[in-house]
Amino acid sequence: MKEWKIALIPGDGIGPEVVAEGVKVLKNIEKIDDTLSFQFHEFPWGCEYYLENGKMIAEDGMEQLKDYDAIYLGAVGYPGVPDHISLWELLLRIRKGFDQYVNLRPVTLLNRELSPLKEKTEEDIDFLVIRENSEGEYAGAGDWLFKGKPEEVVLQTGVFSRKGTERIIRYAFEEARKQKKSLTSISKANALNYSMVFWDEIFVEVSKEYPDVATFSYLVDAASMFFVMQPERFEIVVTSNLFGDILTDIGAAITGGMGLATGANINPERKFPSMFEPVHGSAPDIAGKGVANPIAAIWSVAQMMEHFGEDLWGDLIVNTIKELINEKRVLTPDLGGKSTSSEVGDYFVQKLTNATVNK
Ligand code: GGG
Repeated sequence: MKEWKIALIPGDGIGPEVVAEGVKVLKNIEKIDDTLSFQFHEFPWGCEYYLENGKMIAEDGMEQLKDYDAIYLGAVGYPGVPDHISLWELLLRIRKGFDQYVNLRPVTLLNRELSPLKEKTEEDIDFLVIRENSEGEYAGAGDWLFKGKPEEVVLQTGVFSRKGTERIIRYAFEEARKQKKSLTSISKANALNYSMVFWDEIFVEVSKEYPDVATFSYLVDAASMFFVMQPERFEIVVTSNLFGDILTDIGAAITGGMGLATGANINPERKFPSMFEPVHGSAPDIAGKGVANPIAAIWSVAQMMEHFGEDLWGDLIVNTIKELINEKRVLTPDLGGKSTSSEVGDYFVQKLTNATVNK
């Protein structure tokens, strides 16, 4: 029996509502599969914790988290706490502190009716964005000079180290080779004349070790257009931290919205826990109403299972999501349904159980 220790950080807004449904799925898997068991510990960190304690996470929070096998996070951010505080002191702190330098964000259309791109099919939109997750534009390097004065200047410096750039590009090549797919690098070397020229050079350099992988290189502006006009161009994409964040919101838009977009923050060396989260934020406008779409959070469970080497469970979860969407019976309002988050979670668990019984 394999026992996995999972740290739960439901966080803010709709975070707790969607994480509850993901946990329901994990508890169901444990019931069905007697080779697996999950131990959960919930941490109260987030904006409410900040308002009470002046910090987003306990002083020794990283120490408390470091021995878990995975972190399952809901959402971060709430009115009353500046967004840069909540993001930097919780989500980015964990990504950076645990060297989760790979952010895996699938852009997969499960049912063509979900896409605003009426001509595009499930075959046309099926790719993986590998986002650099530890440095780049999110390095946090900069300064704020002469604050409040007429000569005020702010500096936000992108940091692209050889180690950081090479390792993410190499990871992407390995993934492309494993999946026998092409790899597209997205950058902006015409304007960002240091960082992105460097990025492009490293992409070419590393590509020499992977002659079996077909490569493409686009500027981020052109790539944004192709995400919408010709998403079929993409199979595996590698890009920087900020570009990856923005492009995957376009990815979510063309596949049915933020309620379906998942992301895994991976420390490939497994020296530290990896973290699994829906891409969406805390959505304060619908928080507490019980109508948040839990599917992205459930998809994060599939990514977690794959990380644990349980690929069959990962596939089964994604296939069950697909069936649930195709049926159109039990869906939250963002997908045109009338069901609550909890009803979607319960129905999902019922379908997952039936799928395993029928195997
Ligand atoms: N689900 C986690 C969350 O709340 N994400 C919101 C966000 O702003 N994320 C920024 C990022 O992924 O870099």
